[in-house]
Amino acid sequence: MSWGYDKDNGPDTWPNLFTAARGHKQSPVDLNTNWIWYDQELEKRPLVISYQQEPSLYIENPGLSFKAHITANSTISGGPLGNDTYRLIQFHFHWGPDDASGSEHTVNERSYPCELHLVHYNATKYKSFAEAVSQSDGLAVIGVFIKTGPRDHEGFKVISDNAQKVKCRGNKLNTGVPFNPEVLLPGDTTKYWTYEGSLTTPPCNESVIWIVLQQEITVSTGQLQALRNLCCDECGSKRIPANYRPPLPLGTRKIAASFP
Ligand code: 1SD
Ligand code: ZN
Repeated sequence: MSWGYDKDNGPDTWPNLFTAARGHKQSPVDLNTNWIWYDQELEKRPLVISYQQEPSLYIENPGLSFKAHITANSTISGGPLGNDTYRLIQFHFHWGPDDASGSEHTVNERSYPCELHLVHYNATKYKSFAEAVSQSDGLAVIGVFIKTGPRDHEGFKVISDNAQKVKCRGNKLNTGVPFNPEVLLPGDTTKYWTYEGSLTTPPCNESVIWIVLQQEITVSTGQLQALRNLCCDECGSKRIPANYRPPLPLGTRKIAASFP
């Protein structure tokens, strides 16, 4: 049986199969604002997000999520990333069956209905994502919380309008629509929490500098429903289950904030 989110193959079982998942720098975590440390250095060295337009957004239903592949030279640097530049390779989402849960990170134990992950690899030090994924400074993931509201989110439309075209596991689509991933970011990207963690899915490598933005974005309930309608099988009858890993212990790690 392969890993998943059901009772017999879900997050509780991953440590039995993947050594890294037994580690002490696992993700996600609860962002407890009472314990977070304000790091003034982060304010002095701003996080620079330079995303470029994809000529045609390429999307995929890999079975347990919704993923978009990135081809343009979109990068991030600064903030907690030292002197290295990290290149965006893909983004994907985690969600729940209703608005009560869905995000992987939580804030003071509160969940959001959905969380966007923009996955970057260290392009200064490594040739590819594959090479970077097992290095402690290999990856940087930006997490964006998503809540629901009455209005459609303009930038999310390409995703929600095309999701049903990749309804079944294995479906892939070149949308033909130009898309700049920056439209999925909140207005203020200067406020974030950062800590050292892992991939939140097997093999759970501890190779991720997490940057979780404090400001969320809002999509309509219908738009989030487009993700919830995706199927995890080829015939299109079984919905993707809640695909979030619950928070793991922070241990001796520290979470830093870029704002007081
Ligand atoms: O869940 C994703 C997984 O789908 C894959 O994209 C991986 C990178 O290879 O990253 C994890 S996550 O940690 O960004 N959730
Ligand atoms: Zn993710």
